[in-house]
Amino acid sequence: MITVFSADHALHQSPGELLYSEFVPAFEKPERAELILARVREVGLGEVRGPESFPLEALTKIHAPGLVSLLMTAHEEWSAMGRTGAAYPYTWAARGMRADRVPKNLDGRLGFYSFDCGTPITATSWQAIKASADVALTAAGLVSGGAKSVFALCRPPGHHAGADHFGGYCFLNNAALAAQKLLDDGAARVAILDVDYHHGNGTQAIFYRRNDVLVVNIHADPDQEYPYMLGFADEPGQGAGEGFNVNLPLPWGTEWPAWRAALAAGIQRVTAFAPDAVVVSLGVDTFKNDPISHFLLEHEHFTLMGGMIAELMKPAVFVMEGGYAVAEIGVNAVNVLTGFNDS
Ligand code: 6XA
Ligand code: ZN
Repeated sequence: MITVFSADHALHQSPGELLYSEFVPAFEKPERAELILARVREVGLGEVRGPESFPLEALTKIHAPGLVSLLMTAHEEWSAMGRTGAAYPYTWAARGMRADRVPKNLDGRLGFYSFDCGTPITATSWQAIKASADVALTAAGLVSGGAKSVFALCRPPGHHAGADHFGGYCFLNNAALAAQKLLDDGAARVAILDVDYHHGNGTQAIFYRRNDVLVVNIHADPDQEYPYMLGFADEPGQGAGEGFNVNLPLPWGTEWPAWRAALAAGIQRVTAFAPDAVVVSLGVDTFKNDPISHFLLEHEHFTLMGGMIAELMKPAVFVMEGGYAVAEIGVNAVNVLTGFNDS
């Protein structure tokens, strides 16, 4: 399996995030991608190559131009205002406030185009964000060209990013960009299977009214877990998209048998949809030792997960999402890929 990777991921480094009342070191850090890459090499997964550079038009097929340009210029504007450090949003548009008017002020715009305060923009973040999107687009292009499976070693991750909002460590939705690229290259239908611990609210929102992309999410119950405001079982899609969104929320403390049953149900939905290709939003924060999560999967379950996904018999783009048990992230992520390869 080819891995697509860009060393530019390291240009995004969050200075830290709020955890309850404390400002703590960021969980989403460059070491994550480096350790996954090291494991890819250690097991000899296959060739590692850099991404092609795609034009901004590939990004605005999914994202609002206003979001893309904010991500590109926010830090420059921040500095021009005499501020140091990274640009953090701190105020948001609640119901009853103007959703039809983009604020002129930078703080207003940061809030308008985001939904949390854990996703700061540094002077060099854009280069990493763009490289991560290019990694996903390149991987999708390889699958369009006939590769059976490709690993997009994306960082920063993407599944929380919506068409016009960033948050949850995510800026652009790499999985959505990959799915759109597969469609643009000729696929009639693409399924996105999101196995990250957290609900991929951005991915769901992007495709909620569409029937050419089936979105299946297996994740912690939003009544207990971030992102709290989307990801419930009663969200089937809307309009033409009705019946093309599937949420399979599970409670804190979920172990492999219940997780596996949810995956089997999700796989059944994907099979019934008969997609031409599958994009897997591959988060490994379902691992029992993950510092911010509450599921209890073990190393070998990631191998089994890969094997079950292989049973779909569809070309697959694996797009890296979350996972914060850093010492073990390489083994867990690559176990899914070897499990897929070996079955
Ligand atoms: C914010 C938690 C962000 C979750 C990030 C993640 N405190 N998403 O792993 O998949
Ligand atoms: Zn996650």
